[in-house]
Amino acid sequence: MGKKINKDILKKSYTLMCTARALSDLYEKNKEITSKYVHATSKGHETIQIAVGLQLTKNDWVAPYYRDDAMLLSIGITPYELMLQLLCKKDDPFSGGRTYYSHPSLKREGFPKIPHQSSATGMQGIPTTGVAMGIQYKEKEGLSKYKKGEEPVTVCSFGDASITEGEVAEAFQMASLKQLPILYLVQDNEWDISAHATETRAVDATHYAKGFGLKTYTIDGTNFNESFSCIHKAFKEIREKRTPILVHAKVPLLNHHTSGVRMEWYRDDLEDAKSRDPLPKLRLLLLENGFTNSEITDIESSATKKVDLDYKNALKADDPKPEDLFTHDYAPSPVLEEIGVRLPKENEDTLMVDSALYAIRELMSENKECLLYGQDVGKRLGGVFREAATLAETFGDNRVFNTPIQEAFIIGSTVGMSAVGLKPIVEVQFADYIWPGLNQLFTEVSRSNYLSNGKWPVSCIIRVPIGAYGSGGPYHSSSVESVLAQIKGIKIAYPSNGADLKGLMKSAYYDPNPVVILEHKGLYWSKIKGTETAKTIEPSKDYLIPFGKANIVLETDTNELNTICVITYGMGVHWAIGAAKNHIGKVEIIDLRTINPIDEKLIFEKVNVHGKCLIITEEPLNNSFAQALGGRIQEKCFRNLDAPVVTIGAENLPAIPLNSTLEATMLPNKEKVSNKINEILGF
Ligand SMILES: Cc1ncc(C[n+]2csc(CCOP(=O)(O)OP(=O)(O)O)c2C)c(N)n1
Ligand SMILES: [Mg+2]
Repeated sequence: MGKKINKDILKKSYTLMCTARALSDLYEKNKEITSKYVHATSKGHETIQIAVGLQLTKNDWVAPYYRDDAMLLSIGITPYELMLQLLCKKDDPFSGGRTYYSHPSLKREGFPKIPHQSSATGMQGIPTTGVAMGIQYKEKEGLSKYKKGEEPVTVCSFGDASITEGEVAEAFQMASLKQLPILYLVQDNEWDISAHATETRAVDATHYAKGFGLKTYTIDGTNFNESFSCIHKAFKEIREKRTPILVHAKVPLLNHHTSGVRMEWYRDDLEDAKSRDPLPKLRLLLLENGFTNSEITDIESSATKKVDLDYKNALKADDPKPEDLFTHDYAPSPVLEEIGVRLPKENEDTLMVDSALYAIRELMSENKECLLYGQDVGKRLGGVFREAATLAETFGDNRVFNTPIQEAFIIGSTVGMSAVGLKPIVEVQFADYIWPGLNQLFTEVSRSNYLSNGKWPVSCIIRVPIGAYGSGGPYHSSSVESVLAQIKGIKIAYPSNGADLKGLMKSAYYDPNPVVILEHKGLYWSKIKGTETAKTIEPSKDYLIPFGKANIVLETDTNELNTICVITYGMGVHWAIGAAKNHIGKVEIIDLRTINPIDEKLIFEKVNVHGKCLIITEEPLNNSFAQALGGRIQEKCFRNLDAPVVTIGAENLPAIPLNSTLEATMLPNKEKVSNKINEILGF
């Protein structure tokens, strides 16, 4: 392969290789100490990692995986910094001691940027492809300008076994479909812990990638010239043509899988692996290029000395303090109070579905960083509920587009899009289909801010039409809020009317955190009897509702002595309004509007006033968010309660049946709610 490699690069590369090797050797020698926390090292994989690391620039983005410590050294991370992470020290630059060795996240001037990635194999594929998609979006919209030849590339690094994960297919599909500027690097050591390639794959990375239409280069990742020039060529091609490439580098794994899974337990190929060791190969290359033996020995011994010294210093570094646990659960939101006009006289009554549409239209008109994608939201249909109608016509196909049926990609790509400075609004077609995307939401989206120690909050809006309505049946009716409420690090809105939906959508946009907006399909058009109040006057353009502020929908008569506070959200609000008509003056209704954060202050205040409380949910009741809230209220308001805190929800069954009689029997309604209120008032 072409380009001649100069002596400086050879010296630098050999220094990096010896440093990486010294780290590996030192960890092994001191395993009683270094294995307190699990770690893996690059031993055997160094050459290809150095070839990538040395050719990345400050404009680039990279997602190294847990075996990429040589790549990290090559972009300029010091052994000391790596060892701060190894030992989970407070000053670990990636996570402040929160995550494992060689799980980087970096936003440092002059360095390639590294968004957070989880430890789940292969799951970095989608967020990192999201970075490339964001870069492409910005280029098309004229939001970024680079000198010719300096256009950013994105590198996503994988182990060979990790690409058998299904979600990697979604990433490859999108990179190829949209021709994104990304290099996938697959380091193929033929091992998936103890399972060999012969047991885990039908085809290797090269053949697999070709099926997606990706261009591939297959190389010996221990051969320095081949690795360096292949990466040089691939980067040049990606910078110029802005197209994806997969580099499949064959390498031997010379170390344990991790500190916890030792090679002598199961490896039968160690002799062969050793014969492919990249270190002696690079050493020989230096000799062939005019380095003397003593120059080479000098490089080796100074690398070892540096690593030993850094280790001594890292051991002395401070551990995090208990109070460090609590920082960066969320990035601070700028929206702290309700502002703007909720019901301006000059505006018209607007269906809930259109309130959301108008909110997005206003956001997109004002912010080029705002884009919308999901299934069927593009020009032809504008969403299966017409919730995105006209947006693609107005803003073009680059800003509003259809995705394949890939919920994981839809959700997980927001990590990358947000990292490059965009504000993606994405849509999951029905709450029933959030499950394939839940892994990305939990594993990548929700933890990015916390595990990067505040460096990479994910700002995105995930719209999810939800709820049962008119025989939607078992796969177009489900409620999912309890599962979502268990995911810390995301915010959840569940508005019951158009004004709230618009105000919360806007507020979610300015929130630096990931927000899921649950939009009840049965409220979109106010077609169901009793849901008329979901249709409201459209709020003003600047109307914002802070998260965690509930709304009092109905107040009690001040002369009434026996009163109850009903706490609910979404469709429950409308059941409560209907039921309250049977108990005039006795019912106060609190619409939570957001499920996380939740307005505990108002809840406890009102329950303490009334001494009686009913919580309504559309979910099957057992183990629900509503029951958990009931427990919290019981604990906090016990002294003021005159009745048990009661919850009402759907029947505890696996699905909402299609038949309308069965559906009605399954769900709460205003009569069932009214009966419960009656029971509670009777205490
Ligand atoms: C989703 C998920 N499943 C299982 C694991 C446990 N695990 C950690 S590493 C690994 C093997 C990965 O092999 P490969 O991608 O080839 O990388 P290598 O370690 O060989 O470099 C497994 C199964 C995980 N981290 N994530
Ligand atoms: Mg492997």
